[in-house]
Order: sequence, then structure tokens, then C-alpha cells
Amino acid sequence: MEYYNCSPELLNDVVHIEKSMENAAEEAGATIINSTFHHFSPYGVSGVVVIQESHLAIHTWPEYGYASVDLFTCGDTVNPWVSYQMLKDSFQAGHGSAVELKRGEMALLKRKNFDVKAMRDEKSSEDGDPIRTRDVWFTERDDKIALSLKHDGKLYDVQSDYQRVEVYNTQAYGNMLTLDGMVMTTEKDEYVYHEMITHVPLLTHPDPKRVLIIGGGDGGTAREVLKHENLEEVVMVEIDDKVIEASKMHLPTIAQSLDHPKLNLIIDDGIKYVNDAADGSFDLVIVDSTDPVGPAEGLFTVDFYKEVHRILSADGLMITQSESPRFNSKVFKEIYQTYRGIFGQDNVHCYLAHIPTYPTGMWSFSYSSKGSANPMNLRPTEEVDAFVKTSKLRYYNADLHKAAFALPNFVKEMIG
Ligand code: SPD
Repeated sequence: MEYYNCSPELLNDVVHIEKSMENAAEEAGATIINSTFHHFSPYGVSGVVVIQESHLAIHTWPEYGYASVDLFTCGDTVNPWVSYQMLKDSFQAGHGSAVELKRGEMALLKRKNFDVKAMRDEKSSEDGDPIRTRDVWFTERDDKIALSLKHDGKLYDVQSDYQRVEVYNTQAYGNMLTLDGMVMTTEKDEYVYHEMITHVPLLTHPDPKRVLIIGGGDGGTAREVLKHENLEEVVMVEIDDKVIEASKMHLPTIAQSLDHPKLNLIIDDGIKYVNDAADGSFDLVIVDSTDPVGPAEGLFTVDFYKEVHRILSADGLMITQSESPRFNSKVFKEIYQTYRGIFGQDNVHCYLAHIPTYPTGMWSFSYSSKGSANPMNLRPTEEVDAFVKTSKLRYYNADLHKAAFALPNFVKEMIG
């Protein structure tokens, strides 16, 4: 079966494709045993529904509004034409076509005798019916590598003015926020990123009082920043209110501080906010951005970092997520070159953390200091230990702080 002029959005929605294929199988009279579906980032879905009578397989090309489906059945209990029509409606296809092919020439088939008992499927349930299983995957795919997470469905899916905002219910990492098909944060491993992007600067700046967060709409960075009770002002500027909506609805443990009375949450363009801010107005600027594609592109430019430098106070710090040295090597090198040109060769440091749901699992952060703050001047160990304990931190501690700045040789070579 082939379908043309379909809705690109529907063809790129793995949950919709899975449901459509399963409905098409059931309505045609088939008994479903298993289904496995993958979404490829940025677009395309592949999947198979295994039925007692054989299988249905699909691949979609949303960018062409095209899908091709194979439906293979045996016996005459399944009516494939029912499936054909259902899928045509379900994909909102402008045009469809199908070819029915008879396979298996009776004259050439000879029946063999074998021991039926020995061949019985051990996975069948006691009453003999097949056990139905499900296998649906989200895949963040690059040209050369991919990261897949099995999920039970999508909880949120909105195309905002800036990007596609989705939340999946993953089996291994809890609810997961993706933007334009890229993993932003998951309930199970978010603490690594959020503790490292916040406590490293806040426990080394001599006297932080005013903090600005650019991006960070899921709320994890704000939650950690607000654990530092001595702060006087915390401003967060997120461009996309849909990210905030999705996080409040489906990532409540991450978004828990978005309504905190001390947080001044502004929905606006972070670049514009920084350009308009007064000289020396923040002690710490955290850039909690997405990757340098789409709406975050402007957050990776020399002009933006120069403006951040301008609005930092004399001892001010800028912290950014600086991608993966293994995966985004070119961007990674450029980031450090750019920061050093603005903050000075010796004032820019890199530190690492292990984040399993980001490409390669090795993620980096940059620490750029305008004045005297230095990442090795950590507050006294007892003070840090007490903070770690009362704040119930799960990743960050004094030893890890120091160790995070110890870089593998290949990373040192990359940033000089
Ligand atoms: N490739 C993923 C990079 C994501 C960085 N930002 C994550 C936002 C978490 N608050």
C-alpha cells in the first residue's frame, strides 16, 4: 500500500502511527502479538505490528507526505482492504494505491511432519493465546549516532512559535522533554545537569547576590539556584511559554520552583533582555540553552557573549552548557575560543559531567570569570558538605567539584 499527500505532522507522530497500524490490524480481523515502532529525529517513523496471521510494516517520509505499508496475512480471516481504507483516512492521505499479491503456490508446497509439542512457543500464555507485547521507541538521531529510549506514549505535543515541544513517558528515565526531537531533560537524570550548572559557580563566586538564567524553561536550573538562600534576585528569561507549560504539567519535580516568590520569570527573548540590561547588573549569568540550532542559535554568538560580559559585575561569572566534546567537537572548540577572546585566555575553564540521555553521555559546561572568581576556590569543605546535605544533592559534592575540572587529554588538546 502506498499513501501520498498525507499530513506530514501525522506521519511524524510515532504514537499516532502505532495506534493507526494497530487499529488497522484489529479492524481487519487480525490478532496482534507485538508491535515495535521507532521515531527518527528529525522525521520519519518505522514500525512493525506482528499479528498471529503474519505482519504489517510501515515506513513514513513526513517530508514528502508519503508512507508505504506492507500487510502480509495468511488464511482468509483478515480483510486487508479494511486496513487499507482505515490507514488512508488515518494519515489524511490525498491519494492511495494498493496491490494485492498472492504468495505460496499450493502445487509447490509439501506438508512436513514434525513434533508440534516441541515447537510450541514458550512465551504463549497458559490458555494458548499469544501474549501481546509493545515496543515503541523515541530516537534522537544524528548522521552517525543515535540514542533510543523506549516509551509508553506521548503526554504533550505542541508546535510552539519556536519549536516542537514534546513530553514522552519513557520506561527507563521517566517523563522526558524534547525540543525539535532533541532530548532536553528527563526526570531520572536531570539532577546531574542542573546541579552542575548551578552549584559549581554559586559555591565559588565570592559573594553572589544577583543571578540571571537565560533559557531553562523546564525549571531545573531555577530550582537549584533557589536553594542558595543568600541570593537577592533571581531572574529567568525563557523565550517559549510552551516549554514552561509542558514542564509544569508533566515534569513537576523539575518545574517545582517556577512559581517561587523569589523567581522573576520573564517570557521573552533572552538576547533582547541581555542587550537591554544595565552594565554590571548580575553576579552570575547561566545560559541554560538548547543545542545551537533553532531558537538557541543566537545564544552561541560572539555578540551575545560580549553583552553577557558587559552585564556581569566586577567578579561576575558566566556559565553555559557547552555541548559534548566527543559529539559536537567543532562547536565545542569554537565555544572555548570565543569565550577566551572575550574573558581572557586564563579565565575560561571547562568541566564535565555524565549525562546518559545526551549524545555520548559526556557533557561539558564552561566557567568564564570576569574578575577574581576561580573554580578551584571552593568554599570551605564543611560549608559545602552542609549545603549538599541540606539541599539533598544527588550528584554534586566537594570532591566531584574538583574532579569535574580534570579533563581527559583529548579534551585538553581540543581547547588548548
Ligand atoms: N543536547 C542537549 C543539550 C541540552 C541542554 N539544555 C538542557 C536544558 C535542561 N534544563
